[in-house]
Amino acid sequence: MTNDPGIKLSRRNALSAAGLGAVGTLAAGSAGAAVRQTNKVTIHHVEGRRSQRIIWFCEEAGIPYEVIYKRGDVLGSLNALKVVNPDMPTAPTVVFRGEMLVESGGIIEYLMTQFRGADRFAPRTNSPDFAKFKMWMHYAEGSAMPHLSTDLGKLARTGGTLKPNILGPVKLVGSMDVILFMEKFISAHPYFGGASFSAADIMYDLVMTLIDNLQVDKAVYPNLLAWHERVKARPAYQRAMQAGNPDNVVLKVPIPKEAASAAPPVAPAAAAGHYTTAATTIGVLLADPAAKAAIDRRFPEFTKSSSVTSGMANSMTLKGLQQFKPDMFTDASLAALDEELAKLPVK
Ligand SMILES: N[C@@H](CCC(=O)N[C@@H](CS)C(=O)NCC(=O)O)C(=O)O
Repeated sequence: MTNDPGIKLSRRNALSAAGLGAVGTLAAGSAGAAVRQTNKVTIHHVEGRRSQRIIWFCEEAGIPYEVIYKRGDVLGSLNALKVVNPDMPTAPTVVFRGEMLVESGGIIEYLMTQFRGADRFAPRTNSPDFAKFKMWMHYAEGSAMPHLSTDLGKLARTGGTLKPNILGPVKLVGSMDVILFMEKFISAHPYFGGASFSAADIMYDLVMTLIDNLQVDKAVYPNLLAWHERVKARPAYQRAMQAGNPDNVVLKVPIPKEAASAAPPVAPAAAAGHYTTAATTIGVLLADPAAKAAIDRRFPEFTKSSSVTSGMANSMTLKGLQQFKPDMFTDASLAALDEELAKLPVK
């Protein structure tokens, strides 16, 4: 798999200025070894963005690189990309052996094949972890980032909080599914590549930044948070931050508070003494097998949805969910369920 370009991979770092008046870092070959210019990876970078992945990977693998960005000037770094790569000015833009490359996951997978030993950041192809590694390597940009950034963009416009996903006739995956999917996997495996740290983990640092921006209750993803702290403690991560983000610039997308008038109306528990769809929380209803059976009869998909199985919807009411899923929770279907619930003794 490895096409060794003939460099030694033990490393030392030297700070140097590189182009655009930027901060540059060169991870060189072993002391005294001359690294051919063609084997240096040039990373056009923006602080706190996806290009940090390439810096981190180069640090892990001991790949020589230089990083070019305008420290303290995110907009300036983005504008500089337009000059370097007018066709596709995205971070990362990498220049390696005369090729201009974009797409962080693809760049990392490519570099893994070009430097001796760098393929140790993927499980062996005959390992049971290889499939997991591949899936998570590509899930980051193929699914996680599109869902998270779409929802984050929406919330930045409308305000409010991330809504639980509710299965409907056509299941649409959303950010909460992404978070729960990641959390479930990482609660059963130490890393996104399975048993060992791999390049797949590198893909998720920025994903965690987006999740953090969504302001979901952190109790929903404790294992992800623990994994993140673990990988951030790696010396190569620390060196990469020093090289590409010494001021700890974090992507922040402000979400305005939801207008009070937009809050879902919660009916008073007028009918005390029996369950109602407007006043009894979903958690209480599901804890009573008879009430759960009544819900399952009316809304067979609902209790299978990730927001219910994860407990996310427990503190809400069915009536409160109506605004997010009006087709499922119509006035008529909720009224019919209320009739059934009214006959049940409260447990
Ligand atoms: N899927 C690409 C996404 C690249 C990307 O969109 N990068 C962002 C920075 S995190 C960017 O350059 N945005 C500027 C723009 O889209 O105009 C990758 O993983 O490299």
